[in-house]
Amino acid sequence: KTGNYPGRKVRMTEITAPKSPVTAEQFADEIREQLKYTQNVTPEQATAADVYVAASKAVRNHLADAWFKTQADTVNGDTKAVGYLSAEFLMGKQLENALLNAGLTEQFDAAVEALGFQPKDIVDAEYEPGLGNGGLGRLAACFIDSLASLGVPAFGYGIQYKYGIFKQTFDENGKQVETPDYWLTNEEPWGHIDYNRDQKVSFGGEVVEENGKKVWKPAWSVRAVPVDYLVPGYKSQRVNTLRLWTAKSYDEFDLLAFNKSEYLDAVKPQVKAENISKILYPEDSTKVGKELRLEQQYFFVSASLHDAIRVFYPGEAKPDLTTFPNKITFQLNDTHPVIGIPELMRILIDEYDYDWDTAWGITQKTFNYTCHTLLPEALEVWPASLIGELLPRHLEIIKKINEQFEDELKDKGVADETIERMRIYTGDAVRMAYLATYGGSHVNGVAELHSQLLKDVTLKDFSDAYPDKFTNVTNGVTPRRFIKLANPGLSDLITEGLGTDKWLSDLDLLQGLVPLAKDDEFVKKFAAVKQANKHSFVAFAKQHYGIDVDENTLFNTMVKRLHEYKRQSLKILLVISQYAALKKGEVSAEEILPRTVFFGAKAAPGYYLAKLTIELINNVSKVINNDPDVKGKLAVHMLPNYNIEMAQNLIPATELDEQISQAGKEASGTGNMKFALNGALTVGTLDGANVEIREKVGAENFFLFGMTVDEVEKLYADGYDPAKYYEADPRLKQAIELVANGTFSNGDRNAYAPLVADWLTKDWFMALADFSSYADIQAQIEKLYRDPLEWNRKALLNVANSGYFSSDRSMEDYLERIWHTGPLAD
Ligand code: KOT
Repeated sequence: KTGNYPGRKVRMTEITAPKSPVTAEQFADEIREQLKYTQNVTPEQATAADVYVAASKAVRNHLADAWFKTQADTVNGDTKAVGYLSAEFLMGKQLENALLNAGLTEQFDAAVEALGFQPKDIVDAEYEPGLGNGGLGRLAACFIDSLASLGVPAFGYGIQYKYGIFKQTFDENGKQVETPDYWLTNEEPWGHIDYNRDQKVSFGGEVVEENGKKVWKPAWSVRAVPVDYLVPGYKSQRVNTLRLWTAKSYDEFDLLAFNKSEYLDAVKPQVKAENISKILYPEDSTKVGKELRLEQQYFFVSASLHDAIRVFYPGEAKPDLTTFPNKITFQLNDTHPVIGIPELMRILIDEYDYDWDTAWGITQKTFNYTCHTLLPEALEVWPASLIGELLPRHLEIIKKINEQFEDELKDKGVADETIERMRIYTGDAVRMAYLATYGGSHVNGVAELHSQLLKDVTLKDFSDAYPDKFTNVTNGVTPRRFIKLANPGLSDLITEGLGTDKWLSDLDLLQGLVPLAKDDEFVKKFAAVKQANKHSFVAFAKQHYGIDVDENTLFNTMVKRLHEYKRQSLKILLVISQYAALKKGEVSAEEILPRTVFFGAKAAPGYYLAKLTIELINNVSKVINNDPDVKGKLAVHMLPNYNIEMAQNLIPATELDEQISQAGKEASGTGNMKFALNGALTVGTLDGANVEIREKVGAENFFLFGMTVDEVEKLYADGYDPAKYYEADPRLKQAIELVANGTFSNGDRNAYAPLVADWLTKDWFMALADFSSYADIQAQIEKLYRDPLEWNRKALLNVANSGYFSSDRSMEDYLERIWHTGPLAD
């Protein structure tokens, strides 16, 4: 095989005629058959949950032939495949997406109606799998959707956690409460567990020398069993595979221990093994550093590498693995799978007898690394002692990689103190980002600004030594889920405006809407779609959260993980200052612009200030929403358990989106893209992909505020004193005083003291420094909103100019700049 990237932009060719067309009647029969033979209920007994499982299995059956053909073409053809190694895949609900991509939506709607159900009830019966934390996991899900839609052979490899990201509720004091998300309580029809394609993954023990060869004698092993999910491409007749590993024990039951009537000890090994895939770490953009986490990483990466060898060299005892990099290229989704680099070395040397240099050549060609952060504290560094205990052979290999690396740098003439800074193995720690950078062919950031900062700051020494390795691929989102499924009203209007629905596989076509922004009638239709989405969200909010929302207010949303750098604090301080102004009658009746502010955010369970911020938002919300003085003028809602389903409902209803991180801290953001594509205007800083969004949609269609990266750096260097900003802006001072004086804690001045102290003495992400410009820009926002036609014109231009942010385009960039492969031949 050769990497046969065609040397041109890969454009999706839609294959509209399904190979096995099915009528609604036939589809209804297929569902009845599933109900009868696999659910064992009659159509009369069937509940929505039964029909959901039956319909899902019927759809899966429709995809089977395309899946087999894609696998066969992948293994037998000459197109290099992509292996996307990711600890997280945040998929969202599957049924509706599979129907869309398979071209079966209409048949499904008619079929379930014939069975006496509402299609929406069936789709809603699915339980959302939460196998990711946020941006990084959702990006992986968008990427595999786009790869399948482009017809590129690809495997997603990850972990099928038994418990996904925790479910979030709030207690009566507004504190976050985490409950386990056991998403597999009921039958889950999408994953197929394949006991016959298992892999053995070993841990611990020691390395001995036998006949001049290093031999690893592990202490314990677990059985990695794959659970396969179909990844159907949109109208591509291609179905790729998402293979999520689950850990099983080899020693189901230790009879010896049992016979000694030590019953609890008898199940110990099983518990230890199965713990590996039990729970997703609820950490996002932070380092975890726990032993179990390293076990998880090695578990799925080792199983996946062996699986790829099994798939591409079936039945070969002595395969020629020098061809491995032509068969598959592995993308490391952040550092979580980076242990794959020493693991492939070990496989090649210990299991297949290659010499070091040959193994290194293969390994370096096989891997590429995507970095998703700039926060130094988020870069994974493992204690060497831990790696040595869990993976002694890998630690030896890492040390040798580091020796070779230092020699190479010396040969390049790199100064000793620079080499010292760059060491992969420091003597007591292993820096995974450095290992990934040296051990692979390419390193990319996820937005222009982020990639630039990686080269200039975070990985500067590496970029100086290996400038050609570094590149950028700006993130993207799938328009199938985040426009077509989330926003059918807008989708129909786009299709009407463009005269085609081809934009769903070529999002640059949205440009064709630009002239329509001059057409007042079209803009009014666009405004009507937004209003209808707001109306629907009001019903959704009532049903799911029991809250009353006034649809005739500005819908203003900030949804993302709770993190100091994202600056939810800045937003809540602004809301408090607006509340104070209303209370004091500082805003005249004509000046009042009624707003509803929506927050959605999970905080890592151990992240104290983040959790306190959630508590504050909840209590600000309580005070404001119950204050008759501001009724109809300002409302604040902290919506519990932000997830993909909420995103699909809230984003299309949002008019103003908040992307207000400190410049230089949000690597990219992908919510920002979803909002722009759904016709929200953004108020944001020059951070991450905001920079590119603003460039594309036009500065006049984006509310920019705040410091730039350079200004932030200068302020740090000059010595940042947040108290100065507190004293200088009475709006800010007032807001912080209200938090400090107990207004939102029934008079308790201690409740938010740690937050207040942090703001006034530390404020590492400079929310206070940006407050004034953020508050000032609100006048512009409100002025524009009072002119609905102009607001909606700008919102429409956001849609028209955001086609670049399709994950199809991201995939094209990876194919061209990093993977050097392309779609399967037809
Ligand atoms: C998590 C752990 C360690 C290092 C990085 C992360 C991480 C980064 N998790 N999520 N991210 C986000 O990734 C998104 C996709 O690239 C970005 O849009 C976002 O800015 C990151 O914060």
